[in-house]
Amino acid sequence: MTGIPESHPRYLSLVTRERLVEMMHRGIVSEAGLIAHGRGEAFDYLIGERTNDFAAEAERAGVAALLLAEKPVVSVNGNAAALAGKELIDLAGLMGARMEVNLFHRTEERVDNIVRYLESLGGREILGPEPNAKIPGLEHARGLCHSDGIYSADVVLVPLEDGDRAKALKKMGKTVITIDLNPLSRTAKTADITIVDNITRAVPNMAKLAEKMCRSSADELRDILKRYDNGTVLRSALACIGRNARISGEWRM
Ligand code: PTJ
Repeated sequence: MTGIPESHPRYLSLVTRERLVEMMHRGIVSEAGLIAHGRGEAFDYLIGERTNDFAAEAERAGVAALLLAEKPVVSVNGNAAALAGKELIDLAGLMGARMEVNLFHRTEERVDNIVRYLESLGGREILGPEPNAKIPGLEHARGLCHSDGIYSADVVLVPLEDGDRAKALKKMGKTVITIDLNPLSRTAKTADITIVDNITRAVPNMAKLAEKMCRSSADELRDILKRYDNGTVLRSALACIGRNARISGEWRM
């Protein structure tokens, strides 16, 4: 850390950046992960750096889908591990979900580093190394996965995902939940449930919700999903960005 004072108005954002840079040097985040983070930051500004109602609604629906799942799986990449590793472990534990390290820029060394990092935070039986299945339609290492994990899951939480893979998972008949600050991304538009929120806020929110909602009946959870409409959520996110951009446009020097 480069000694950012806590009084700095952008303290949290600057510390998060430093964390990602450090995690890149530790072989957890990919170099491209830093670029992805910058894009996320820009969208986070535009949604006001807070959990808006449309995100809270999607988080609730995401928890309902995961609790109803027969075989829920949480997919973890470099950025997700660095930004919300412990919180994802807690969430997976509450859901009885398996975790799988599944990378876009896959190297076996980085998969091992992430698994070891998650284990150091308390994660257990994390899948990732020695994949034995392939997501149909995806070329090269991007499609590698585990028969006990993503391949056979019915519901997958895939934060900060690539659009192609989200599409391929949908084609396999899975319910796809994503966390993506960009409501215009292909992943955001492909997923069944799109949480337009920062992963650092979304995952702790979902864990809190899960603690309460695990006492709900299956019918109550199904009802949440019946009333959920991802198109409306994405339109609300875009409207929020539009409003915030207009307010900024009216600002005078
Ligand atoms: O570790 P790997 O190899 O699996 O690579 C991970 C990245 C994220 C680099 C890879 O999946 C990638 O290139 O993703 P994209 O296509 O850049 O998409 C990432 C999406 O996540 C973008 O739409 C960003 O706006 C969004 N995003 C970035 N940071 C955050 C975020 N969404 C939520 N919270 C964030 N902190």
